Amino acid sequence: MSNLPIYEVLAQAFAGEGVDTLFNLMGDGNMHWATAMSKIEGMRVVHARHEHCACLMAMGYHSATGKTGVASVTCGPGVTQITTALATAARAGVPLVVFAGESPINAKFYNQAIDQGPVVHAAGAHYVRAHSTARMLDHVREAFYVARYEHRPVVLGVPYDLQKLPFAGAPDYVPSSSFIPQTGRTPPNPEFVARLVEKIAGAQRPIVVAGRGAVSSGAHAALEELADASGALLATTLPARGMFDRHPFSLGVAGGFASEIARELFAQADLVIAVGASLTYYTVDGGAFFPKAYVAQIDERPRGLKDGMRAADLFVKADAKSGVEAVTRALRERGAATASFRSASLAQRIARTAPDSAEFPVAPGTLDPRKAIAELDRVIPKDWELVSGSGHCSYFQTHMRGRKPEQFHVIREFGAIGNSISIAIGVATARNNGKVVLIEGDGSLIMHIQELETIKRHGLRLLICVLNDGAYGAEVHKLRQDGLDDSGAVFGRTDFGSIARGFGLRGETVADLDRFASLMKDYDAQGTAEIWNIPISDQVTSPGMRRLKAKGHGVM
Ligand SMILES: Cc1ncc(C[n+]2csc(CCOP(=O)(O)OP(=O)(O)O)c2C)c(N)n1
Ligand SMILES: [Mg+2]
Repeated sequence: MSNLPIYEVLAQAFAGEGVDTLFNLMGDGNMHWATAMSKIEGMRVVHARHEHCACLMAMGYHSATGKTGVASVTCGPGVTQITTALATAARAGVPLVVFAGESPINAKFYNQAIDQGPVVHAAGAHYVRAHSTARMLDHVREAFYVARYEHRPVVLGVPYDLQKLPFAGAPDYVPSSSFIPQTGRTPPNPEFVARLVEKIAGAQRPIVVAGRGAVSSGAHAALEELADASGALLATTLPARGMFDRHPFSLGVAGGFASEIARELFAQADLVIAVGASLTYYTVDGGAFFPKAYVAQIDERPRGLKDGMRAADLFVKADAKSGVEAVTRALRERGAATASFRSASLAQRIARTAPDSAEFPVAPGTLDPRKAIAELDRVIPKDWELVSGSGHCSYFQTHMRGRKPEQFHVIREFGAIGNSISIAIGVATARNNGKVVLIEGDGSLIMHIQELETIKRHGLRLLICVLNDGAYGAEVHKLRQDGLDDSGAVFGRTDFGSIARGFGLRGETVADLDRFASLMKDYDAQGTAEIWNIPISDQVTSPGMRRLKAKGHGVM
């Protein structure tokens, strides 16, 4: 027995789960618990201005640290506000625990009462209905266990009248980590390794594609060794972007955002070895990206059917690193001539060719986004964290080079705009060193611009570069291609520099490529977050958008 109120015991259980940072927005349903959290030694509480943003901050924090993200909202409207965040986390497989109040179960009337479970389930998240006062700690453990083990968002709903009762259970908390099965790396089945080795031995144009699973398994060096042993080229999925940037035969990202040369070479591939990559619709560009290739997948959890398509022809079920090392070993034992794909001239072409060579008229006073990104890539140090926004312009920053995938933060599986300022706040909270840049579209940034206040109040330091085409560019380009009036998606170029200054931050409009280097020095020299408002042309269209026209919109 303990005489502590349940909200205190719940806060201690969260600390027992190793939580060190909470992203919060208070109301009746969570204010006692959140206040108890803030009193725990070493706990950092970031108070956001919108519940959706608190959740996205926690997801950014996860992206930067690997820890389970933790956010808190009040009951009723606090929960309905976060449905987009939950769906985003569910689609992206982000472990997230949201402490939510529930309306008081003993009240005869409560205006914010709503059946929260179905709302949460509809978004694809797990709901823990914490209604047993004696089993409160089990409820917390279940929430963290499911989030961690199943990589899912979980909402813990605790009626707030129950939170104030004395805790009647045993106070010792056993964290979820001690229940998560530790099984070590999964080794591959040698028979399937041998099948893959035969395919590699017979391939002339193999390409290795690494995904997020390859990053988390630490397979980078093993993958380059396999590619070098077999003569394969290298590429990544979008989330693993940057893994092979220092390799002369790296093609950057595969799929819809690929460079011209990557697209050309993938079209010739006769074997694609996907490692720790689920081969999403985007990575295979709807099935059009490597039409001639035999596809092998090395993965802990191979997918037969993915996004409506056959994922691969051969499956090696294994941890990425163990699987790749076994394949390289078996390939060397077998002995085979390396493929003929690589050459010195190809390496030169890869190094010299711009991602996209199409020409567009660029109006005076605006920049070609490709040139702006190239200059940002030059002036932003390689050890910074890069947070990618959404919208049409997100294609451009994909081609920045030399930053590890662990420093690249993109959570866009649900396709929602408006998230990246919060993801960047989560990353900046984790890093706490000012070395974070968010590159974002104007429409997406303004959707949750109120979080500049959170940045100011918490003294967070990060750089926000707005690729400002004065529009919902994604919509504008599609409407124009279909010959429709685009005026409903055109807003004019918001003055984000003034907005930043209005929030007490620094802000500049930068329409001249030569200014970036000196602005970078200024940023380094001072201690405040800053927005660079970059007017870009609304004519420069990404290759993916141009291909849509050929295909017809909405035709997947
Ligand atoms: C929550 C949400 N609302 C609407 C959309 C539709 N949408 C997709 S991209 C986009 C425009 C984003 O504008 P901006 O951030 O300026 O990027 P741009 O496309 O102009 O580069 C919109 C409205 C969406 N994806 N998510
Ligand atoms: Mg825009």
